[in-house]
Order: sequence, then C-alpha cells, then structure tokens
Amino acid sequence: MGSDPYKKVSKFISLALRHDPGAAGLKLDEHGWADVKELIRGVNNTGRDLDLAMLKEIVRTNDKKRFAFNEDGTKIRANQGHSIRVDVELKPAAPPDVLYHGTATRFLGSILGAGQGLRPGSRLYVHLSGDYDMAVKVGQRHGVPAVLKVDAGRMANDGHVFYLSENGVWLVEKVSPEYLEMAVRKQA
Ligand code: HQG
Repeated sequence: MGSDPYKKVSKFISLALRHDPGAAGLKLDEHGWADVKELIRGVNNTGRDLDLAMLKEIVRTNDKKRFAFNEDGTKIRANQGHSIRVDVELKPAAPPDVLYHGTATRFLGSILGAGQGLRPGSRLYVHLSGDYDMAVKVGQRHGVPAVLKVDAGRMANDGHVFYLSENGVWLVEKVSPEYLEMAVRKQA
C-alpha cells in the first residue's frame, strides 16, 4: 500500500470525481461520470503527470477499487464516497446481520452520548464495512479508532435501505443509536 507509485495522483482523482470536479476543470454528469480525455487533460493542467495507460493502471490496481470505467472506456467515475449529489446507480442489497463502522473515540460523545447516531457528514451516505479490521483502518484516519457494531439485520427488517457499492462498501443514509453498540474485537 505504502509503495503505490500512483497514490498522490490517485488521491487527486478521488477529490475530482467525488468532491470537487472543478479542481480538475471537470464537470460530472448526473451519474457521476467524467469524460476520460477531459480528466487526463484536467489533471495534466494542474501540473500532475497522467496518461491513459497510467489511468488504466490506477483503476486496475487501486487498493479499494475506487474507480470504474464505463463499458467503452470513454468515461470514468468513483464507485462511492461522493459528497456531490450524483446518482451512481447504487444497488439496494440485503445486508449481513452485522456491519461495522470505524470512527474516532472523539466522536463517540455525539454519536452515542448525545444520541445523534451515525450521520453522513459531508458525504451522501454513512459508510459501513462487513469487516472489523477494515473499520479500524477507516477510524484511524480520524484519530484513535473506535469501532461500532451496527445491527444491520434489524435495521433492514425495520425498513432501512442498504446499498452495496461496486467496490464492496455498505452504504446507508443514517444509523440511529438504537442500532449501535461498541464492537468487541472477535477472537481469532
Ligand atoms: C463521524 C474512506 C460526530 C464518522 C473510508 C466519521 C470509508 C460523526 C466522520 C470512506 C457522527 C465522517 C468514508 C456524529 C458520524 N457526530 N461524528 N453524529 N456521525 N460521524 O471521512 O466513514 O479511502 O466522511 O464516524 O474507507 O470515515 O476515501 O467518513 O468518522 O469507506 O475511499 O464523522 O472513506 O474511503 O468522516 O469514511 P468521513 P468515513 P476512501
């Protein structure tokens, strides 16, 4: 992971395709697609090195499969993680009984203590993971990690819609505190 030679440019592409297309002089369509040639040109215009071969390699090798080309390879979009309102045609899916959310200990007061539950913040959805260890990594991005266990089975029974992104991230609009508890690491 640390040896990914494309990490910097790939982060910039994430920014452009999820949050700020203008940073690369781009416009996304309603489904989040950007024109591949425009993306390459836009990234080059910011002084970053990128050509089609590199972009293909980035999409293929990205550790979280963050991006996808359309069928004829003329367009590209982020699979999930957007803050801008685009419809990436997420598929509703029945979640496993338990999902995890990685956060930081400093947020637990408002999530559990103040009873806000999980909110999407600047993104369109709350991000959940089927995997405890992945949730720890997500939480570490914000500080000392804390992992919450989400009673996804009961939420689904209660009518909450879950989506599974193309790259395997579970998404839901919000999680009320009644479905949350602190997770305890499973014994190996
Ligand atoms: C927290 C990465 C206070 C929430 C990851 C999180 C993920 C609250 C932070 C993806 C709260 C938002 C998304 C409340 C939630 N009060 N804090 N009521 N409700 N929060 O970055 O889930 O590498 O927007 O716990 O792998 O950390 O970019 O979301 O700590 O899949 O592809 O507010 O980003 O993927 O932070 O991460 P974020 P996230 P990529």
